[in-house]
Amino acid sequence: MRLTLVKPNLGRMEHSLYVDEGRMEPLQLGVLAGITPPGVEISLCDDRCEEIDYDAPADLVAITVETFTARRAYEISAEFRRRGRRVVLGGFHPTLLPEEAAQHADAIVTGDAEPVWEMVIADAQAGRLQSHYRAAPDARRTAQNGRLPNRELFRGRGYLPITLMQFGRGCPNDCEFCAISAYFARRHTFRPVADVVREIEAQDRRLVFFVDDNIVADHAAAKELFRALIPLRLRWVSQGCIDMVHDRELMDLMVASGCLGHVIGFESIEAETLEGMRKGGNLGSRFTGYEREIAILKEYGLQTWAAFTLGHDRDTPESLYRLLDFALAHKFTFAAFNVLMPYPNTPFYRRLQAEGRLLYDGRWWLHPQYRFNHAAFQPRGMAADELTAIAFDIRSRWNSPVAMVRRFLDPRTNLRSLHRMAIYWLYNPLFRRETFKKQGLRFGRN
Ligand code: B12
Repeated sequence: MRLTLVKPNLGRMEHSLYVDEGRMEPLQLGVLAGITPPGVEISLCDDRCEEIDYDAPADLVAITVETFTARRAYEISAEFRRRGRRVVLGGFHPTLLPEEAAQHADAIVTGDAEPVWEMVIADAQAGRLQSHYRAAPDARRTAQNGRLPNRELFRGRGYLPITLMQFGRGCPNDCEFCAISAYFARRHTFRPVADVVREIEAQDRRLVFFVDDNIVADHAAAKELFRALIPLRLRWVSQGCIDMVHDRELMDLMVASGCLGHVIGFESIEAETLEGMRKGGNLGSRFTGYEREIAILKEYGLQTWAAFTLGHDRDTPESLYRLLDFALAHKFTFAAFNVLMPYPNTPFYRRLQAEGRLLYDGRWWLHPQYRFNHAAFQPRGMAADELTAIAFDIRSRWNSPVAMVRRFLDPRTNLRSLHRMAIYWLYNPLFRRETFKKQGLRFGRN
């Protein structure tokens, strides 16, 4: 049997090549390949960097779909199906919106692949593919079923030189807008530490991105992982909730194990806004505008990627620019200023729908007029176009050459060592290019 795995691109850039230069390895497809039974011939097709050969022989085509790539994924699926190939869709978007995805495939998988993938393959081999495979959420199952991802598929494709790996999945927080909470129903699970160590040892790189949604969701489990990482002499980055800083033992182990920094969802600097989005973990016992937390992050020399969401009900143009000032003042190594997105099947989406505030017929991800980074709902404190324009202006200012040099000058983080300086100057120009290149990009290719 021949299986083709596909990673779709977001869409078409108006004035540049149809390639994503800063692309990372598609871990979910490596995991799928890793749990595929032996005897299946597997090929990878990454739409972000190569043309898809729709005529290549394939008995099953498996496409990973996020909300941002749904339109393109459906185009790809249609082309394959026109040639008689059978297509299975899985990932975040089909799980959040199974009825829609099912219209564009022979089969869909909702939830994680591990519990059902062998059945999908067996059914495809026997010519009796079912229309919907449901991976029942089960807190006891372990991601990857004890298997390693197939990283051979990634070789020679120009991915960034960083290994993506997962320890835990999901997050116990309940943020109103988050697709993770909707997908995992607030469950957090993690793999046996020995499996993670085995996976690290089975690959060559010493720089790892743990793609966990919140690597410190379970402090005891995280400490066990960090202890095991110390002898491996890695350098690693991940994502985590800011409340981590209050556990000193956790922080000590984290840094001793080679942590360089995290993506941290600051979201907002207004306590009422954080309460409104149910981001309790950020408020702590007494909210001081993150001053204490940031001081601790810097004390440990961590290079933080601060993530903010723009367009909450209490946000005004002035409050958004205060966010920019806050980020510049703290000289974060990286920052993302994302317009809040109503992801399907999240509480935020349902609330906007009930309030009649969704734009683009409520399906921005498929709408031909929708453009990447544009507001897809009517905010309370400004017009939708104004939010789009302010978010872009803030990103432009954050990424201006002068701001980049000023942000660099932090002795506790970016100037801490030559390696830290290299990280700063390697990735900031890349993110700057991405900011301008992807703004206004249209989804899909046709
Ligand atoms: C790493 C990561 C990135 C990396 C890129 C990774 C890459 N390879 O290119 C970076 C940082 C660049 C990134 C960027 C973005 N990302 Co991102 N990213 C992730 C993250 C943290 C991990 C992805 C991963 O590797 N997971 C590990 C794999 C093993 O898990 P998985 O993808 O869930 O796959 C499992 C199941 O879903 C299922 N499955 C998945 N695909 C398929 C396919 C088939 C056929 C089957 C059967 C099963 C199946 O089985 C898999 C094994 O269990 C996820 C969150 C998450 N928990 O996954 C967000 C996530 C996917 N990203 C998200 C978003 C929004 C973005 C951005 C749009 C952000 C932005 N505004 O710029 C960009 C756009 C990227 C782009 N396409 O250009 C959202 C998507 C939400 C949604 N509803 O679709 C997520 C879920 C995060 C979130 N908090 O909401 N991202």
